[in-house]
Amino acid sequence: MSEEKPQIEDDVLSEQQVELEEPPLYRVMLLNDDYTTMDFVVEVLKHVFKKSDEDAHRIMLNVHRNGFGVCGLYPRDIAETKIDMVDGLSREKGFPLKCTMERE
Ligand code: TYC
Repeated sequence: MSEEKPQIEDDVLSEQQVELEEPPLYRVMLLNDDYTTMDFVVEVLKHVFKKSDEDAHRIMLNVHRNGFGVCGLYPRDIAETKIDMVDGLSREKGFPLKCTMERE
């Protein structure tokens, strides 16, 4: 008998904690290469990552100059979907553009 009550309280507490926890975020990054056109990278940033024209150009140039650049922070499933979209579009156009993610 006395063992049951703490068990129930534990369950209720852990449910509350789950509700309050933010999902971990993942940093999605584009990598530079010598073959993908700048215009294509800008289009990817606008279409997949919903960046403005100005932000897309800024991020693309940042990647071009520094080797990589951050496209955004997303929950894991959204980050994976965006990477799949970039892979699909790049493959379609024959570009070697690569996109990676790392936990924040
Ligand atoms: N370096 C490429 C070029 O000079 C442009 C480029 C930018 C490629 C960003 C990939 O993620 C990238 N055409």
